Amino acid sequence: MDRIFSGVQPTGNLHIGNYLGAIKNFVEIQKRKNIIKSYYCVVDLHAITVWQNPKKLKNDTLETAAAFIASGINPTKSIIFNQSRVSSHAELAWILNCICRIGWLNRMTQFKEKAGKNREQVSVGLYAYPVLMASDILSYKSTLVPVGDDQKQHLELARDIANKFNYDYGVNFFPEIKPLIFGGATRVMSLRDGNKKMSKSDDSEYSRINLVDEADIIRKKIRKAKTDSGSIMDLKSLDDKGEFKSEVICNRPEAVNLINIFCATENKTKRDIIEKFMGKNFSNLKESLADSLINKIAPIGKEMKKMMQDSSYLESILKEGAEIADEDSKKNLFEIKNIIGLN
Ligand code: AQP
Repeated sequence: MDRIFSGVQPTGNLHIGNYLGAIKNFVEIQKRKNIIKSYYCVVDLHAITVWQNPKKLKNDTLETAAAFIASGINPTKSIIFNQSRVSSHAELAWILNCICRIGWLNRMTQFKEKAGKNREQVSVGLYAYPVLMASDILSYKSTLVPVGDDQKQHLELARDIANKFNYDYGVNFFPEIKPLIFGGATRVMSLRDGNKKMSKSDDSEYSRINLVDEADIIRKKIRKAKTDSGSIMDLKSLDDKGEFKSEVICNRPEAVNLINIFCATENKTKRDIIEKFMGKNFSNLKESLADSLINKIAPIGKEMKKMMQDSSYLESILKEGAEIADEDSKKNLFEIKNIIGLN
């Protein structure tokens, strides 16, 4: 039996990377039978590791909850809440800060990418972010964590922290954490640069398809998406498992990205898409991909906008979710404090 936890930052511009890499999978998992509880968290404490406009943060928190529900997460089956309302996350993070080693954090590639040359100027929160993420997961003794591929390293760290806690205190308290990274697009790349992850904070609107984009914008962005001068590749570009060969990913990243997005949106294999489009030029694929996204993504955005018109419903979901999460996490925190000798 598993407990599921995952989070999304309310930093605006939710895009198809967040959806295809994570949120769509949250919805899929709902169908599984061996789940005790699922927690889907709007991780606002993570968001403030870089400065956020307070009014916008509040709005983006509601919008992220709206994205969960509009995508198909059922709030009567899963617990939807925002992190800052449940104080155990921050409290356990402190305890885990005392378990985690500085050397482990120094290896985190996301920190290196986000801090860049500004390493001395970014917040301590940005550096300690993966420890808070470990706390989010371990607050509920979660076993399965559905995320996009970019979070793999943070999950390995969470597992190391849990193991060290168990070892240091001679207990078997925290269960093993397993990442759930699946679907046709576990790392959606920018539409402007196939070597860069699609990201909320990219300055170029044309780098991503936002969940709230209208049909005409989706089509325009897909039409403008960067491609290469070749035609659509043939089946020789796939390996025995039906995945793109590494040299194809390396040489034709934008083409690979568009096909991956198509596969994930339509729940099709790479073989299916390639068989249909091989040898054709990109405009054929782009028109069909735009149709597919308009069909599958635009209704989610429409529903999100509708929900945002009356925020009282979203507020009530977050409040009720936080009450359950607070109770569940406090029970675990009490036991953790007993183990450490803090009670
Ligand atoms: N491009 C992506 N492809 C697949 N999955 C992705 N995720 C994010 N980007 C992609 C997954 O979405 C979930 C929520 O991500 P997040 O909002 O918590 O943080 P992030 O990874 O930092 O997202 P962004 O869009 O890249 O934001 P910025 O620009 O602020 O850094 C996670 O499961 C993540 O893996």
